[in-house]
Amino acid sequence: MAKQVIKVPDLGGADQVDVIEITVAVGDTVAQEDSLIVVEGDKASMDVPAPVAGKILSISVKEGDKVSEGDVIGEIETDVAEAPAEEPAAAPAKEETAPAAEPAAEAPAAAVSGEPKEETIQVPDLGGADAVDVIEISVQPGDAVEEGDSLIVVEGDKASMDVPSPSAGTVVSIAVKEGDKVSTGDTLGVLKVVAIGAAEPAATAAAPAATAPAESAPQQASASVEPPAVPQKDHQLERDFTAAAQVYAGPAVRKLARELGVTLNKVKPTGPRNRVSKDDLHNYIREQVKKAESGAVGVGGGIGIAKMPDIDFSQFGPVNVEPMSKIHKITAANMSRNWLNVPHVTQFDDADITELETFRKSMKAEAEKRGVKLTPVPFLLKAVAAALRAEPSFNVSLHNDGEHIVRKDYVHVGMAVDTPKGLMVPVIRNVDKKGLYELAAEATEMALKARDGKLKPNEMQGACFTISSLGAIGGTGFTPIVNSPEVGILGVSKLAMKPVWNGKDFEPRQMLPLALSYDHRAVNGGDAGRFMTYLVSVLADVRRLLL
Ligand code: CAO
Repeated sequence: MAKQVIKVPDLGGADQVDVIEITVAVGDTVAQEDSLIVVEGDKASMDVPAPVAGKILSISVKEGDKVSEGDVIGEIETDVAEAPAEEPAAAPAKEETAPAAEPAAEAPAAAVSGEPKEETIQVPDLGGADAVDVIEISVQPGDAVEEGDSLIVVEGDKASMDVPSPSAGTVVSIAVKEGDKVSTGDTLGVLKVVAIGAAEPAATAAAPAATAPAESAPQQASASVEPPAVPQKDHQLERDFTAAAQVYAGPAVRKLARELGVTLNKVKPTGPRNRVSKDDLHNYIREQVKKAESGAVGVGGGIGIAKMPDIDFSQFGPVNVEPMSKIHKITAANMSRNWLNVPHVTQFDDADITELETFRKSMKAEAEKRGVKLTPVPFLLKAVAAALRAEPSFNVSLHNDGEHIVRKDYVHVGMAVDTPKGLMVPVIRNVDKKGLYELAAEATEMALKARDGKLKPNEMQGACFTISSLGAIGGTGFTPIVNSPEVGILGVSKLAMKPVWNGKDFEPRQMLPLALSYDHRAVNGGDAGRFMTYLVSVLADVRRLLL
């Protein structure tokens, strides 16, 4: 094992670049080429790769430091022999030497007169990298650019770089789009060069200027004349806007964002110069997962629905902000989920329970002797169970695969209970097989357990259908929300004496208002109509339960 000093490799001419990310920690084992730190110059960011495989012994730079080629950034313990002295330490693979965004070598050095001239813009030397991705188009046709302004951003395995404009001018066309792959010399577009400067000596570049036609010469001579002005002020404004919209991130972060399918401009940057770091990406993903797992919690935010604005209610009067109970929060999340996912239809009817009430009252004393309270609820439980057997279209759940429907051969009914801590729905099992006294006893026991917070999780699971009775509280009707994966729920309101036409006269009858909400994906209107009609007929004549 030998100790090797790790140095900043050739930065393609850039100097004093910022260390924007440290991607390893002391003790980490790295493979050759693994990113150690990310540096960023004016035009490009690049990963500094491990020169050899080994264990990181020290890191001598920190985020925010400035480094230049040859600076020591740490030490690595390796069993790979050190490179001979004449070779540059930690010489990165060619493509890692982030090309310092030199203007396109192939491009003309400058137009040679005040006359606008169209130039083809080509991809400059990419430091050996080939077929790099175009990850951003920074300009569009018609944009005025200055020499050195970013035209597009490309990204290879180890570095991303801006491709700068070779001259000041106006973008005529851009021949590439995001996602394309480009290599050195490829055509990027056309630039109308409006500014001129002294012509470069022909030897500086293999540029068309060097082979300019002879008649250009006199114009070259007049090149020191002030160039036609690029609209500097507007251009500056444009650049400010571009800067505001631009996302700064190192290649490793961009790669991770692509792997995770994250759009970088949605991530809140916390790094130097508003740079998005890996931590920012991870925090963003954590937030999104949390949101997704909790459902559309709160008062907005699900399926692209605009969030409700935050309101300071104290501006309108005294308020007291209290934490919601756990049950309340779970109920809120479930209600939002069910409301947003289930296409609800609610059907209404009144059940004539005059005879049922006469019978119930006649049985009250006997029930009390048995220690049970005979309210309308056990009758409703029994009638709903009979309706679920008679119209099994309601005793189903939709399979999550969207391809199947689950038909149930058991009848468990949930009963909504109003408790000080919130709404709870204990489940009474095999309701179709139980008698009225048994159901009355069980309903009372479950309601007490719910109010005392003593329900076990399995006592709140497995319902086929739910009854929500507000009869003891009041109201003439309401539209309950289906308790998915069940597909139906019955809302019961307060019994009222109403005049009912019997063919000859209006008769006073005790009418129970019912509202049946159902999931229209699972149940159609005809099934719902039959279910409700059957239910009402059973409640009107409980002898039918014996049939
Ligand atoms: N119309 C008129 N009176 C009714 C009635 C109705 N539909 N239903 C019940 N009553 C009467 C009962 O007969 C009883 O009267 P008596 O004491 O004179 O006999 C009285 O109202 C009180 O009944 P109860 O509340 O003790 O018992 P219950 O069986 O009617 O209800 C339960 C039990 C657990 C369903 C109920 O207590 C409850 O919590 N209801 C609220 C459910 C709820 O919150 N639903 C909304 C969910 S969505 O937000």
